[in-house]
Amino acid sequence: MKQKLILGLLALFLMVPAVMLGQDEMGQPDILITGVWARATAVASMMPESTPEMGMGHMGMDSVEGVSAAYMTIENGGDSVIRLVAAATDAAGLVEIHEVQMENDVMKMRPVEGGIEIPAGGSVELKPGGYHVMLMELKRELVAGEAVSLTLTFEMGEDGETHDIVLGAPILSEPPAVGDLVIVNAWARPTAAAMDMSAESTPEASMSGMAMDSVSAAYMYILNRGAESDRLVAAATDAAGLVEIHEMQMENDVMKMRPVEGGIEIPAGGSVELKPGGYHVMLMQLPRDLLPGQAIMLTLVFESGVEVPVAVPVYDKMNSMSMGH
Ligand SMILES: [Cu+2]
Repeated sequence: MKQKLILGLLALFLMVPAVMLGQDEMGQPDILITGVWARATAVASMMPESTPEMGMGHMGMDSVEGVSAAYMTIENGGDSVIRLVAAATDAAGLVEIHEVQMENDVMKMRPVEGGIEIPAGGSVELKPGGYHVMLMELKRELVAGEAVSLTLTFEMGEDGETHDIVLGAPILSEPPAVGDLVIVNAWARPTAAAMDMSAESTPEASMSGMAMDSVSAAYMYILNRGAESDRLVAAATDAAGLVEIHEMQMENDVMKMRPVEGGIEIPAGGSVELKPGGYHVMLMQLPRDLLPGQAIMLTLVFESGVEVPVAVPVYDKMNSMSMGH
């Protein structure tokens, strides 16, 4: 009984953004960023010659401490050129878009003038020895197995309008394997305590404050680039004591959420969006608040047995979207 009441109130809390987001019902995002990772500093410092970036700090050759790099593939499915012009993360004091080039037989890296251009319908790979997002003045060790939140700023089209994309980067010592099941645009809602709900707190919010403090939800697109359909049947993370795959449904004019029976089918060649008001990965019994700027590692488990780790940035997507337009 109490459980039902709490789930009902949580459904209210999770529903609001569905209206505010006003996002497309169908269609994949135009910009797909896959294979994201940031290099672990602990491992990097043990293998200084493993990548050009690590061997050539701007601060000189004697130290690679406080430096890392992030890599990814950026696909531009839109019909106009985009440019990656800037990046930021809470984990680094200085972030630059770099390229590595040979100059008089010496590999050097430098900021990319005008940003990295990704043509309409094209893709660009950021990888060791080439383009990369340089993370300098690190504020903490980048520990393998954890994740960082990255904000990429793109210039779009002719007028150079900018658009931010927030993504999670898993911290690894080598590139991640990218399989048929690809996760993009993941995000997790900051916990209630981290959001400003004090001023205009609804009765529902204050009533259920205790419960909402320890719940969140993760959303994303899941693309299936394989020839076989699969099903998302479970998920796990160290950031929550209990994780369930949920859906929202109207029941006697009341929005309710409940575990999805049999999981969510991801059709071959298709995609499914988990979003506020619909499917979501419910994160319950959180041992810590989820704060904007953080990122968590989430493992998605599919019926086929495939497990896909995904780095999920924590941010208030509804708010950042309304500010951006
Ligand atoms: Cu839920």
